[in-house]
Amino acid sequence: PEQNPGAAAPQAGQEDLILLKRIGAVDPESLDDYRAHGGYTALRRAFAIGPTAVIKEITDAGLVGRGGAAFPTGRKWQATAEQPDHPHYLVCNADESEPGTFKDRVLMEGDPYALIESMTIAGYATGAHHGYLYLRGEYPRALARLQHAIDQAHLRGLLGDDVLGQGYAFDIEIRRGAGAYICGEETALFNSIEGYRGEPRSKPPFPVEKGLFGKPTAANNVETLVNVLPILNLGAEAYAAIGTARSTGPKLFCVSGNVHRPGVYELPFGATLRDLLELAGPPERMRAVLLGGAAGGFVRPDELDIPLTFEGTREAGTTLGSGVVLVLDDTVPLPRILLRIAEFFRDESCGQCVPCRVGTVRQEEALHRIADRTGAAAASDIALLREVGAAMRDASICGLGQTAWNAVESAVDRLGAYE
Ligand code: L3W
Ligand code: SF4
Repeated sequence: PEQNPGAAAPQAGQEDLILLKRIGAVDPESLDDYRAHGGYTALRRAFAIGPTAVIKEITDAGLVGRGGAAFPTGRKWQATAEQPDHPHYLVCNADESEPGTFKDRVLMEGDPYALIESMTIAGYATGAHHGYLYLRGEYPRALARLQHAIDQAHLRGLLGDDVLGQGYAFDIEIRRGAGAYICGEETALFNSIEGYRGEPRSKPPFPVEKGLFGKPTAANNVETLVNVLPILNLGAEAYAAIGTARSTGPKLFCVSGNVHRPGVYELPFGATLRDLLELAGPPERMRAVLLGGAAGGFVRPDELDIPLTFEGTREAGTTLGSGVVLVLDDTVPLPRILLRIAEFFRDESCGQCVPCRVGTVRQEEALHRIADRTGAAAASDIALLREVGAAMRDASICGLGQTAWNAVESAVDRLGAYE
């Protein structure tokens, strides 16, 4: 049977949580229950203050993208809203495919109306009348619940030609991915919706100027969008008081691997990795924690006090990425894990540009040689990995190639993986 990772999270539904508070507490198939749990108050406030003030609230709240790159959401919305070219589009990136990431699934399955409400607010603020929800193909339960929520919202005047009787028209169309990781890259995602191969486009121009169908587009991750609700409900100032000065608000973390209670956890930015692992039940003998997923980096057991913020993880030589916290104990064969990551990138490279197409193959070959020697690396293998990694980082078109060597580099330099 299909497992719901959120079901394992001991916190879901707790009143003091912000993003997870309705998970497990609300009936995901009932619009009335969503309303009874505070639903649609944020959209009403958005209509009351108008699009310009909504964007100001998002900017003042300090909201930044939760897909991994932490770009300021208010700036993205402002830049989209002010484009003279029309129509504008809103795209929700729900292609959640980063290995170890499952937070958006929990939000969409457990609280689908929250995403529909957030997308409506984002569309209103950016001047879009049509939203696309690009959903990971392997999420059938999320698909069923979101489609049901969209249909109900239409029936009740919360989507359609005249949302809440305010004269604003907005609808949402779901498009399903077909299993390609690269289609989570925003411009490959646009190509996929348009019916082309899922290959990233060169940026600039950025989507805010030329995005879906060549039109101004605001593309946001699911978790980014649902943060809009507490910002409007609490007000920007109260929201910005959560977390740290540079990473504001609550954050979802996807904890997996050798922990006693894997699942999705919500903590304010600035909590430490140790705080998080205490909730999840750390292993007896920890070897390392991979932060940020396949494109991220390792943290050692003596570094668990690093603050979980975008700036704190960067200073520690890794990244928060989309919130992956993969815990490894000392029984895990690190060279096999690294080889698995390399296989993943080789498999998922779209093949459009040479550094990534060839580099991911050469990287995997070198890691195979090392794994075949039960983990001992020749100096020439490491030198080759460094050279290939630098070429991928410097010359690849998109983030996949640019980060395909991050985890291996981190394992070599910080964990002494092959010594
Ligand atoms: C207007 C400018 N917009 C940048 C926009 C850009 C995009 C966003 C971030 O993601 C992350 C990486 C991994 N005017 C702009 C502008 N933008 N400059 O800001 O852009 P960018 O290019 O920095 O990053 P990105 O390619 O969108 C890279 C993470 O993605 N990753 C995988 C993530 C997977 C998930 C998941 O499965 N849910 O999130 C892999 O690398 O952490 O930081 O919107 O248009 N001047
Ligand atoms: Fe495709 Fe890789 Fe180039 Fe990205 S870096 S465009 S995934 S070949």
